[in-house]
Amino acid sequence: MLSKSMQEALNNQVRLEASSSQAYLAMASWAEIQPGLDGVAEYFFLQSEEERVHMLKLMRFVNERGGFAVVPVLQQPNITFKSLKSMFEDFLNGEIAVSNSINELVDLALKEKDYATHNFLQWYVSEQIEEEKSARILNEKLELIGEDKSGLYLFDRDIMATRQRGGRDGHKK
Ligand code: OFO
Repeated sequence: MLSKSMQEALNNQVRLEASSSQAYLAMASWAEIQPGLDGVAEYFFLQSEEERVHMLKLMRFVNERGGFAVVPVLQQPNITFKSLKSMFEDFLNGEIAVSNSINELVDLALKEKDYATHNFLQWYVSEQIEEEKSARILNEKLELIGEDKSGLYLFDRDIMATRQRGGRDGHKK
């Protein structure tokens, strides 16, 4: 059975995963209407779906353990970006914030001696290592490319391959 504080903290994570899903959906939509960013758009559509899966996994766990998973109210995410680079910076910052939040949850699970939740959260710990790594690599690539148009062409063409390498949860394609 989940404690009240653990249930609240997990529901907070549900909200964060849902917000990430919406944020990436907005990135996908913005990228889709820019010339030549089809690969980036595809990347964020899939990323958005994946965050929804993360949210669902948490909700099912909360309910399974005798809690009540709350469908969250969400704020509208950023829907426009001043550049591709700034969008990817938002992506990395979002992932760092999620990792920090997962770490706090792990901390709470240990404090409460809730080993079932601690065990469940290890999947998210590993997932965040992968996601932060991918976001960092993509930011580094964009930094190298700068304004070079052929570099940006290749970045867009190859971005899906970074998902294939990073896939560990069966959702990355
Ligand atoms: Fe939910 O995986 Fe990153 O944010």
